[in-house]
Amino acid sequence: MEFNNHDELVAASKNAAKKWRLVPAPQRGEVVRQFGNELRIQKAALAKVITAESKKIVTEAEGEVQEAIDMCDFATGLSRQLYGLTMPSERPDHRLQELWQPIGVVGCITAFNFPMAVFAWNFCLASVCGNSIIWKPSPHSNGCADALKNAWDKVAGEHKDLVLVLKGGNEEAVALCKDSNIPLISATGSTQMGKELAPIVSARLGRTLLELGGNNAAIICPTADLDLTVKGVTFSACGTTGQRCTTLRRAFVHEDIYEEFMQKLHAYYATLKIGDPSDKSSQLGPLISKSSYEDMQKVLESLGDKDVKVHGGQRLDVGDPQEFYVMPAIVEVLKVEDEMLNETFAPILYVKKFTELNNAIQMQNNVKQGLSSSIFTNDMRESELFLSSEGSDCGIANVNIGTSGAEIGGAFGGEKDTGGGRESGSDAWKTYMRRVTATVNYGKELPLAQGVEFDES
Ligand code: UN1
Repeated sequence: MEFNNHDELVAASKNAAKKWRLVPAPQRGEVVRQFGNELRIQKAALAKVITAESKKIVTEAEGEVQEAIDMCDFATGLSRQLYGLTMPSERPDHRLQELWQPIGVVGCITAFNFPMAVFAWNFCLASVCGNSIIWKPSPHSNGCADALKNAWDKVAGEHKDLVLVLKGGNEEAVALCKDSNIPLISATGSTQMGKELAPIVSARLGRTLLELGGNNAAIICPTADLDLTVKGVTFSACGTTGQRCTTLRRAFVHEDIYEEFMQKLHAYYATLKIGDPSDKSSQLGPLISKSSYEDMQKVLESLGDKDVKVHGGQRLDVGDPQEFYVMPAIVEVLKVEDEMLNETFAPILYVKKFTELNNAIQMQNNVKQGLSSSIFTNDMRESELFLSSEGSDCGIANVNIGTSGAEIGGAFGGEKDTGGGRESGSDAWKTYMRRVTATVNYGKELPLAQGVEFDES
């Protein structure tokens, strides 16, 4: 259905939510299960749309559709587990209980790099919770949004309007944020975008779920299995051509193993297959746009005057000359350079030596962002320190795994400039619901809490 304007679209979404919330949650879960089955059938075709638009390699595009399928399965189970606690009341013959109710329309703004999975994180939870969604995809990924909308329409019966796609850019996003008919705005993108949108939503006391920039680091310790580490580091630094919010951007390597690690890392980088993302043997496709390429080059140029060693980073002539293929860059630094403090959405990995683990943890945390982090070690004391309150300050902390490639079962998101939101697994569903604290008096008296007396006598 086409809508003439923002208000009509929002009204349709609101109506859809009103009808849908009357459907018992397990039945909502059943429709989401069918959506997942449709995605299973269309997996290869959907992955092709991702590759064409987002330029992701085949296995990552298929993995992304799988992530959406996994979310459907997760949400189907969740539809029978939207549990509320029951607390003991301090008053006789009273029940004190938490109920979870749908919040209504969810506004969902997604980025080009995960054009289907992040929608699925939001939609699968929002829908089993009884809400509708208005989805504003990245202008780079309108085809991905159309493809998922079609898949939904196939299984949705009378609930097609539960998913409405709003195409556009900033203006459309701002209109969603301003609209008090939309109690929750879930937005994925840069920190700058989040800082622009969040005040608009909070000015009307709306709720936000933000998944913004990362500046993720790995700490590589003397006992690390270096072959495993080099693979984990390379996948995290180069996968999706460095364009994940979870991409590894900084590595702190212990001085005892620095030379050996660097040698292995360079050798591994030299084997990377960079080329047409639809060719199954490619490991890296091109950057999303010319401007991302320019941003990457600007940073590498600004490093030119500094006491650093830059390897790679140049444009490669390996496919369509319109596209911006690059050799991922490794930048060896002697001190923390300013460039390392910002997220450049391209494959640049800064590497720095460290001597003391505490100092490496400090450098890791000493950035504005707080999304993902890793330690590579076989020393349990080191890994436990990293996971303790004195360790990583990120929302995601991994041991002997890179910073990217999280599973859907855990809550996904990060702290500080990353925005604080949690999506996907665990109890992230609660953000999509309204919590009602219900106290029921089934007795014949009216005792007041805290022993307050209000009788005249
Ligand atoms: C993102 O880049 O916005 O953990 C999300 C990962 C993916 C999700 C990344 N599952 O790398």
